[in-house]
Formats: sequence, C-alpha cells, structure tokens
Amino acid sequence: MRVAIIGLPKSGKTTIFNALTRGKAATAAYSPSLTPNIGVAKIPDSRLLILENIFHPKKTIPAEVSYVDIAGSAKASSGKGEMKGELLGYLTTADALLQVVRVFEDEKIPHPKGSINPERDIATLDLELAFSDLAIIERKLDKLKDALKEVKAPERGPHLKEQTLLQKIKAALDNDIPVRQQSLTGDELKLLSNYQFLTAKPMLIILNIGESQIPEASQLETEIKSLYPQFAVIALCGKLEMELGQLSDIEAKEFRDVMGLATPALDKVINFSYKLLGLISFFTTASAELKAWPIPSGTTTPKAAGKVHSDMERGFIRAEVINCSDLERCGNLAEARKKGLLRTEGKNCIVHDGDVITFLFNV
Ligand SMILES: Nc1nc2c(ncn2[C@@H]2O[C@H](COP(=O)(O)OP(=O)(O)O)[C@@H](O)[C@H]2O)c(=O)[nH]1
Ligand SMILES: [Mg+2]
Repeated sequence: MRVAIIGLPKSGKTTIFNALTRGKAATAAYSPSLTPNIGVAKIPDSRLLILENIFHPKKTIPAEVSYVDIAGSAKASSGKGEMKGELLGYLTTADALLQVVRVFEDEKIPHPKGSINPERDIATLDLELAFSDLAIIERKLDKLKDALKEVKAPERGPHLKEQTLLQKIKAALDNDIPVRQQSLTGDELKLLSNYQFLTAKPMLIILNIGESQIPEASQLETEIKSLYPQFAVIALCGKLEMELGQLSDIEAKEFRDVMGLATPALDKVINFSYKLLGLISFFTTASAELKAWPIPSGTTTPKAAGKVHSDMERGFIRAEVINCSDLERCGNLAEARKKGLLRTEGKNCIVHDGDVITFLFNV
C-alpha cells in the first residue's frame, strides 16, 4: 500500500516525506529535484508495547506504509494542466494521496503563486487532479466512439454502458465534483476500478505551518476543515518534525515536552494514512518475534494467514485468536484461555483490528 505526497512546489513535500520516513532526501529552497523519493514509515502502535510486556519477544516489527514524494506539481512538471508519464504513473498507482499545503511564512523561499493562501492552493491542486481525470476520460470516450462504429449492434452493450458512465462522471467533474464525492453504485465503481482516477483516491491534507504558528495549529485545522469537510486535515511544522525525526526517540520526546507538542503530529499523520488506506493490524508472536501485519479491513482469517506465508493460507486449518484488549485485561494467555477468551476460528471468520493470531496449518 502506498501513499503519494502531492502539493505545489516548495510546500514542504520532501521535508514531510523525510519526517515520515526518517529519511534524508534533499529539500530545496529553489530548484526542485525531479526524481521521486520512496520510503516507508513504521506505523506507531501502542498495542505493540502492551504485547511486548506479555510475550517478551526478541524482536518487534511494526507494520509499515510506503510513501512516495513526487517532485513538483502537475503544472510545474509538464507546463500544461495535465500530468504526464512517470509522475502520473506514481500517482495513479498510489492508494491514497497526502496533500501538503504551505502555511509557513518565509521570505527566502518564494511561493510559486507569490503569496500564502492555503484555500487557493488546495483548489489549484484539486483542479489539476480533475484535469488529469478529464484527459483520461476524453481519450477513452474517443476510443469508445471508434469502437462503437466497428462492432455490431448486439455487441455494443458494454461499450454503451461504459460510455454513459464516463459521460456522467465527466459532467460531474466539469461541475467541480471529484469522483470520490460522486455517489456511484458498487457496479459503477467496479467498472471504474481500472481507471484509477486521481480524484477518486482518498486524500489527507497536511497544513505545513511554521514554528511560530504552532499555537494556532488546531484553529487552522478547524478553519480548513470547515471549507473541506470531506478531508482529514492535520497541521504540523514539517521542518521541526523532520529535525525531530533525526533525533533518538528519547531526545525527541524531551524536545516535544519543552515545545508543548503533546501527541507527535507525525504519528497522527501516519495513523490517518493507515485508516485512509482502509488498513487494520493483526499481530503474530511466533518464533519470539512480535509482528504487526497490515491487512484491508474485512479480510478473512485464511487470507490473513496468507500475508504471513502462502503455505499458511493453502494449508490453513484454523486459527487461535484473542483480541489485544482482552489479552491486556487478562495479563497473559493462560488466564485468557481460562476465561474462555481465546477463540478458535475457521475459514469464514473475519480478522478484527488488534487480533493476536496463531495459525494452524498443514502442508
Ligand atoms: N521556514 C520553514 N521552512 C520550511 C518548512 N517546511 C519546509 N521548509 C523549507 O521550504 C523549502 C522547500 O521544502 P521542500 O520540502 O523541498 O518542498 P517541496 O518542493 O514541496 O518538496 C526548503 O528550503 C525547506 O527547508 C517550515 O515548516 N518552515
Ligand atoms: Mg521536493
């Protein structure tokens, strides 16, 4: 699962990418770098600590989500409204978008539009995403028109259905309604899944504020949220978060306490991205290794086993499952078993967030 970081040039995308992935990609006040940065962020999860205290594993491995930092915005890189080539490829294959919006003031760093205006910048980027979707739709409609001329009347059904749907989506996009906000039926969404429209992707907005704006963070979040109620909005200081990311956890915590930064904003961003991707975590504790596994919510137990190893899915017999919160209350597995909280689950069960699972399989 991958989240693409988008935004106008100089909004702080690479800075925030570094903060999220604890990376060291070059940030730039002037010239943009054109190679995308790819990295992973570990999902912060307090349940791992609880489970460490119960299982005392030799090693703990958190779940991860990958982020790609794409250089520049659509317009900046293609000179037109439409995104092209590799850049577009990274965006269309992303599962969610994280839009960085500049709020910090710094005269040394020129804003591409000459002034700080988050509302305008969000609208600008929305328009670029919509442009890209419209271009795809127009090309496909042209192709469908040709195809309809060539095939015989009885075979036209599916083409006509697709044409009608694309025309409907185009009309809504022309009226500034992104695909994610067009109420489409399950069938329609299925028909569209191959297109990977950019305005269909879930999006999180990050307001990149300056250090002096930290006290106004939640007020800024509320303001933008009221304009864009459909998005999660988080305000953070990218530069500071990147610097904190280079420190050890203990040093960073001391720093945060001094600055009055309660919950690390980055943890919030990473957790929101995880939710945006529709992911939940289950845990395994085999071989003295505590590991969190990301799965789409609604995954069945054998499919979850398949995440660990394909043999486990193929030879799946059953699973022993206990939720982390039950385990925490009992203190250990033996106690949980005594209380009947350890469940045996078969092939048709659905895994819940926080389940601790032992798979039984036979190959
Ligand atoms: N003052 C200030 N500068 C920032 C902040 N975030 C990023 N920058 C600077 O803005 C410039 C552009 O940042 P970068 O991450 O390269 O932006 P990108 O073009 O969107 O990838 C760099 O010089 C950063 O150091 C911030 O919160 N405050
Ligand atoms: Mg950059």
